Amino acid sequence: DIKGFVFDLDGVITDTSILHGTAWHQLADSLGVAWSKELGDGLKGISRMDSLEMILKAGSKENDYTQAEKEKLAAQKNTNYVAEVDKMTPANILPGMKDFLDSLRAKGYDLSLASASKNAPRVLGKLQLADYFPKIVDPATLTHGKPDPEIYTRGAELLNLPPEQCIGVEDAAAGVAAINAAGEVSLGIGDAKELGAADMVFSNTAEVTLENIAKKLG
Ligand code: B16
Ligand code: MG
Repeated sequence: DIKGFVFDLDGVITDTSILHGTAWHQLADSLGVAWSKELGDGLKGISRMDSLEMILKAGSKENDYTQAEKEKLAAQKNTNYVAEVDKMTPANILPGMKDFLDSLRAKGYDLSLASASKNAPRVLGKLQLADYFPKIVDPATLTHGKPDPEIYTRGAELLNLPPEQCIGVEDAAAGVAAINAAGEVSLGIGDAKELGAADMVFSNTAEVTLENIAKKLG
């Protein structure tokens, strides 16, 4: 029996990926690295420093900066990103997600957050969803990012539930892989081809309801 849900944030509860993309694009321009949609898409679910490495590699510049300089560049991107996050409101919650969270709460499911973003508490605050997620995995304490299962394993631990009693909710292929490797039931939101490894896939957030999940679980 499912007793808990472990949520990704970006692409599931809200769409910060557009804001992340804009901030990274700005940084790439300032470094003379050519931007592409594929480069931007590849950063979804990837940690801040790993994202920077991917951008530098795309421009063959990974050896041009010291670690301290890289940290400065990442901090610069984050300053620009946070300025955009601070403009967010509950209107930025993805379609149907507030109702879904309310239905989970009403039925007594326990929730935790497994986002790679160090800004997740700030984003939840802007969306006025902080109350729903008192249990947030701190990504600063993780050794490995998605697709490693660590973040989803910790998400289930925060709920004091065995993994098989948890549904992990993701929009990224790396996240679905992490959920599966953690032994949880994986719910993917997005392109069924891209998320083919998920136990169930919904094409958008509005379709994610307890009723539809029950149908897919059979
Ligand atoms: P920050 P998720 C991820 O969030 C984003 O998808 C990814 O693009 C971002 O680089 C990462 O968080 C780290 O974010 O710079 O705010 O710590 O999808 O895991 O909720
Ligand atoms: Mg995501």
